[in-house]
Amino acid sequence: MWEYAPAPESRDIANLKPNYRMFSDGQFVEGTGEPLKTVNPATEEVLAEVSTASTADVDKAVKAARRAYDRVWSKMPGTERAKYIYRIARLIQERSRELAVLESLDNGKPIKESRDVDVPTAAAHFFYHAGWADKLSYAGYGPDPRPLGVAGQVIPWNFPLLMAAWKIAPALACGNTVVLKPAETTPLTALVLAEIIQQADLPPGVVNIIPGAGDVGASLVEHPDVNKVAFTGSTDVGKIIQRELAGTRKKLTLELGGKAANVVFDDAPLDQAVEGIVNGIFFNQGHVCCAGSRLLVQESVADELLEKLRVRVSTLRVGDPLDKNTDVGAINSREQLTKIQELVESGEGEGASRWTSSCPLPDKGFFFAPTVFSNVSQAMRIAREEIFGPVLSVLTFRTPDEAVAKANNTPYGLSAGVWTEKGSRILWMAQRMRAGVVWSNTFNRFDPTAPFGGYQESGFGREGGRTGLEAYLDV
Ligand code: TXE
Repeated sequence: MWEYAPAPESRDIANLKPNYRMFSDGQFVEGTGEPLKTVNPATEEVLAEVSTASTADVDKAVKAARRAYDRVWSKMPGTERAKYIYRIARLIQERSRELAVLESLDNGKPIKESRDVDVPTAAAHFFYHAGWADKLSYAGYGPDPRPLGVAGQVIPWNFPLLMAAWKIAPALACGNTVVLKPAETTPLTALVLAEIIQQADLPPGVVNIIPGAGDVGASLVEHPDVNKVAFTGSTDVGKIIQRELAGTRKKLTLELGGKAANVVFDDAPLDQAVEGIVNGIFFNQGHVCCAGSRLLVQESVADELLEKLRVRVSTLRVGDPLDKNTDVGAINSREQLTKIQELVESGEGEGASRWTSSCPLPDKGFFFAPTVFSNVSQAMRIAREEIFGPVLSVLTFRTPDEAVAKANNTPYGLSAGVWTEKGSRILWMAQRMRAGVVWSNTFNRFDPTAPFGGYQESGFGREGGRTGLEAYLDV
């Protein structure tokens, strides 16, 4: 039975407070911006009030980061920096239950995902990068690669803690200091990460976390004393930032949207492929930049695969993010739900065949049932635009060349998948598909040792792995 309010024990585990302050210069302080209310998307209840940064607060945080950079962090030996970063990783592990529950409350994602993916992968990013802090001379960027200075980082709402880890861990390992702005709908776990950073005794100003809306992000990236900007979010905002920064000497990396093709050949193990397709598009409600949102299936197995897929998708449970059995949680905001509904209507209007799972949906909260469109043509909006929701568009192909042409018929280029028993075909496809990541016989696998990032409208620069260090070093 669905409950409108989360069980009280869950709130206790999440250690939820009524008010959250911003973290600047080693202290939790009241921001002088208009406070924001963060909402539980599964219940539409206000979870907490969060203070936000004004332009003056952004300036204070950047100055604190600059002082910490000049006086302490850039001068500290890598072996010492590593100790702090390891401490952050271990504290994330210690507080993992609290972080997982809070992430599901604030974002709407199923607890099994925040518990098994978001939180452990965030810890893994700190562990991995702690290992680099004293080995940068061996990273292949010359004997003495230097940090850039103050990093201004802006992150989205789909993986709030994990994106903070992706941004902060490499910056610190390379000797930079950080001012990070979380997304307005999901600021809470980043502020718990700030508590962890305080608990880990990082010198004041090394990491600053300042909530706020897009205007705060804009003042941060435009601040003249910021040396490096890292942004993950929409392609539109990525372009605005790129224009703003033109003519400055700030180093920029952008991780933007995607419209990944998940290509299934007729020799693929179909049951395994179905699991990969489901994970590719319904993981995190499809709020994933690398989601496998276009299924390209070889015509000879299309009917069989679609039937298997519908049967499997019918078993997905949509509902309370805190229920361990939930497969698909809540859509993060009403705005995002409206965007999904609008694109789904466009698919119907343009003549694609819609199939939506008949699973029961809670009557409160932002929910959308898993949906699969067949008879999709490449010109339709649902085949071209990022929906960022639990909606799959299915197209077919006959030959490998046609598969490549259709996979690459997108302005994006973040990720792709290929399902086949033939190793030679995997390599042939991977060499031809224009995507930063190509998974084979799996999908949505993330590992801190592997660089992640896109081409074209999906942005530039890589995060993770040795290559990811380059974004935070003068090499
Ligand atoms: O993104 P925004 P939104 C895509 C996805 C989604 C759409 C809109 O398709 O439906 O974008 O999402 C901050 N200067 N992705 O509106 O606005 C903002 O406060 C600096 C894909 O949430 O780009 C937030 O912290 N910062 C994506 C962050 O940018 C600005 C993840 C992202 O918000 C700013 C999210 C400005 N001018 C959405 N304006 C991915 N790559 O995974 C806003 N922000």
